[in-house]
Amino acid sequence: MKLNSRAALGASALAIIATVGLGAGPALAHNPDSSSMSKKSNKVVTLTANLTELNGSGASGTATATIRNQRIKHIEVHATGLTPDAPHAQHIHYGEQALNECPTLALDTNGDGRLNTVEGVPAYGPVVVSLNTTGDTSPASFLDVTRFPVSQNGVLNYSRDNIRFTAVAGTGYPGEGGTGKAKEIAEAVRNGEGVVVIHGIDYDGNGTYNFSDPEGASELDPNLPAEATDPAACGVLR
Ligand SMILES: [Cu+2]
Repeated sequence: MKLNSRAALGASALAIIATVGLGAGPALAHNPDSSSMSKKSNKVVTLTANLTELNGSGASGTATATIRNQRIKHIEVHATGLTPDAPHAQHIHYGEQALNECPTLALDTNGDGRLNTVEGVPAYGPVVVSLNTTGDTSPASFLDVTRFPVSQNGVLNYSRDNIRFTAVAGTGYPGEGGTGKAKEIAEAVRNGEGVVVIHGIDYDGNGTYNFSDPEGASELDPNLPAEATDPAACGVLR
């Protein structure tokens, strides 16, 4: 008898759980809005940037990116008119507080007639992705010039697959160090706020980036000439 009543209690408890479960089941199944929304955010977005010259470089080109969620499935950058046979650092820039556009000489705050990389930040924001050829693609690699593409005769053809967005400090979000989450940054770039910038401009055309030219050292790294880091072309991924 005791065993039987325990069994009966167990069965009714299971029945209650089953009822609750069934109640929740149809509610989820009948929520087509949430399922179609998640499909929408999963779709692949294709963006294109028309790259135009900065600092009178004469460079131009295009960048195209296909992005799904927090992953760049594929990105290509094609440009001509760059400093020949020299490495060109290139990035996706984005800042929550930035204008999300390419800078003009109006941002030449020190009035030296060149727009250096830092002066352009109010327009394009900090680096969020390093468009390099191998290895880490986070902002940590933003000036590892040995891993960026070299223009052949001034022509740069670059492509890479499967780049993941990462959390980036200093992107202007409220919270610790202005850190943007990978998801927030990816969403902003998918929404047309990412800016592709190609760096490297041999102002005097002497064939190398060097310190002895009037521009001197980079504001970003005293071990690099400014010619290696000044922006040469820019375009918004829309
Ligand atoms: Cu950059």
